[in-house]
Amino acid sequence: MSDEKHTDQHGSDTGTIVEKSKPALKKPSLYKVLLHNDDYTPMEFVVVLLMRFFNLTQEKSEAIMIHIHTKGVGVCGVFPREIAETKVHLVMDFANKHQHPLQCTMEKE
Ligand code: TYC
Repeated sequence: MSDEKHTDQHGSDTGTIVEKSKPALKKPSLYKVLLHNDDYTPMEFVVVLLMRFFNLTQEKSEAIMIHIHTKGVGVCGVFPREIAETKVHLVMDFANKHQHPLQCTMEKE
């Protein structure tokens, strides 16, 4: 915030401008990366994928996989937009390469 004193040539106050300063850096918006259930992708494949691309332990990966299997969808992690986009692409490429119908999406938190 900057308060400036404004005066004319006689020194009379001509008004004060109050400005609100804008932060130089804004916190990035965060996105959830979601994995969706299907009837064909093997459970073990989903667990390996969660460990590989989301740096999760085997135990955490199994818990998330079972959650997705029973509820239909689950969160693998929360990231800034560009990182979330990269994760979605890597997961989709990995699933396609192995000819599994697994779907990975992202949504703003
Ligand atoms: N439903 C799958 C099966 O029974 C397992 C699965 C879990 C698939 C999570 C996708 O995102 C998924 N083999």
